[in-house]
Amino acid sequence: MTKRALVTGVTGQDGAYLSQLLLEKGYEVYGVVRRSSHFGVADHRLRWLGVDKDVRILDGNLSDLSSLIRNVEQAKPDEVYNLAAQSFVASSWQQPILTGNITGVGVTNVLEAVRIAAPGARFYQASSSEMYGKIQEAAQSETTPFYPRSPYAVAKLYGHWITVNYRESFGLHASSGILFNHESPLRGIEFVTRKVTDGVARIKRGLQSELRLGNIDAKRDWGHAKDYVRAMWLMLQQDVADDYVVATGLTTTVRDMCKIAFEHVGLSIDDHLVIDPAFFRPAEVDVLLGNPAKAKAKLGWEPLISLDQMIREMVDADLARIAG
Ligand code: G4F
Repeated sequence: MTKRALVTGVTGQDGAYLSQLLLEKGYEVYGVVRRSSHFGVADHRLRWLGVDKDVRILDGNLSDLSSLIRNVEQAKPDEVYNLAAQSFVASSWQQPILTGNITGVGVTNVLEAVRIAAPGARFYQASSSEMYGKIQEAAQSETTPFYPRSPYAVAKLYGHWITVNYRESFGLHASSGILFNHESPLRGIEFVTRKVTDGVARIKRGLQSELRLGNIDAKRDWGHAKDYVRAMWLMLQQDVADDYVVATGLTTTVRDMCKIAFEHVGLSIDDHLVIDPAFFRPAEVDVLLGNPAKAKAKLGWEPLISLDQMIREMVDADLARIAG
């Protein structure tokens, strides 16, 4: 029997890589897409991976329960992956209510749609390492207490706990992946890795001379999205639903990540990097470092792509985009 998956946030970085993985595994993939006036740009990531023709697009919105029920009824999914969110931390101070409605309460809407229309389906929630915020343990695991530092992180925490609650209240097969930062050439330009790789490519090609960043002392545990969507899928193949940290177990400053990008094209960070207060946040998450021991032991998951490899891949993709 062909398995069927429903993916919210299908046009995002993770949605595109997950769709590719599921299609390779023989799934029928249904993707929920929110109507937007920017017609035609929504599926550029699916196109980049060559899977845009294979994903069946459904019109839905995380703030509209009736649309989600219809999406679930139509897709009849065995697995539901909730990847949709307002996911840019900096914007969450500008749009805190929208962030709460979509990134937080939106999760309940998807869970309700599953509970009403496909209670036997397995559910994945995209939880986030941002929930650890002001960290309470040097290496964060599934048992580390949370301390969110942005409206985004507060909303993600709601989504995380409502997933746990639906598992415990209704017996849904609902799992949360607490994913640390994960990037790729398909990352949005507003996130720091892609802003850096795009900026470096433009500087290399003479299109700009400086790269303006905020807090370059912040440290993140960065992995590759392609590795991380594999962990999502593995979670839903387990007999028992559970929560898992997905991380590399290594942490690097924004500054050192930048150096990798500049050095890859033979440039020096000191000649081009400008610190701009406009990119500092009202409250910062200074350092994140994940402990993926449980995912490794129980899922047999391992990250395969290093930060160095990933940043070089991203710079090369941005150089090619500019040339194209
Ligand atoms: O790339 P970022 O914007 O990612 P952030 O805030 O860590 O969040 C990302 O990862 C989370 C997982 O932990 C996801 F849940 C979330 O949806 C998102 O994918 O910023 C990384 C760090 C921050 O400390 C930020 O202050 O880079 C610092 N930074 C310094 N200059 C900058 C900049 N970030 C951005 N976006 N732009 C800058 O100019």
